[in-house]
Amino acid sequence: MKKKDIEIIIPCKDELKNLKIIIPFIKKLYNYNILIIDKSKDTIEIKNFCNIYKHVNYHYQKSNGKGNALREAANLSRAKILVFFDADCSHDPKDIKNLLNPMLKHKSIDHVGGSRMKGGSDELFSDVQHFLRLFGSLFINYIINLKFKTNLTDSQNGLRAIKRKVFIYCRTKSIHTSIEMELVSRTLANGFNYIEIPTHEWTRLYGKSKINLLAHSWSYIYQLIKICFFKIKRKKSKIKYREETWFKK
Ligand SMILES: Nc1nc2c(ncn2[C@@H]2O[C@H](COP(=O)(O)OP(=O)(O)OP(=O)(O)O)[C@@H](O)[C@H]2O)c(=O)[nH]1
Ligand SMILES: [Mg+2]
Repeated sequence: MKKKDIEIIIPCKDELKNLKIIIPFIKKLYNYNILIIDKSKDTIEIKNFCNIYKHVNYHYQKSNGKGNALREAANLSRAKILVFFDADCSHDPKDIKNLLNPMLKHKSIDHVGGSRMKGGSDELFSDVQHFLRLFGSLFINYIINLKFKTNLTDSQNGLRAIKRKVFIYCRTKSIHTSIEMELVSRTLANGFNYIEIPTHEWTRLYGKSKINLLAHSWSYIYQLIKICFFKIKRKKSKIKYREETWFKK
């Protein structure tokens, strides 16, 4: 696969200080294209910062919400694989290669999600809001696992890699951050192959979370009810992936 076949999509809402750390770091490790899909107040500063770098493209989001941002970015991109990477310094750029490796080795894998339950999280326990969200998140995982007969541990993480065609086929509708659980569920419902790998989540470095428990929890509940009624299609291809264990790497 050529370098241009992979694109790192970074949704960004008021994250200039964080981007100043993330972009140089990612550029040092990879030469994939990066697409910043931005909905910030300080757009000019962010655009000027992106322009310093080769292959870092800036796009101002026309719509609202993270879900819409990811869909706009996927429609703009011409890459075969999209890596979604939050702009708040909570993901480790080194995990990008861990997400991509299974997809590059096994053509049948369509979507790889990072799991904070397997890789650990400093953020999930950082305050009361996050602690409450952890319980909500565990409940959502439980329902998704019942529905699709899976053993998933995380359906909310923003860090994931997915074939662009699969992302578009899934026709997600979430406006905001319920996009992740919807994308995981639609991947499974449409018979695509989904796996999880451990990834660590750090606490955001600068700025504030864009999730407000009171304002956004209804959208998670609504999405979960919709997921319960998803029709499950037959698997499109058999998965041949075996997770690494302590005795077999
Ligand atoms: N383009 C765009 N990006 C957004 C929007 N809302 C959030 N984001 C970005 O999406 C990423 C995830 O948002 P966060 O606020 O960190 O949400 P989260 O990671 O689910 O929640 P925390 O655990 O509290 O950090 C960040 O990079 C945000 O800047 C939006 O409306 N448009
Ligand atoms: Mg975050």
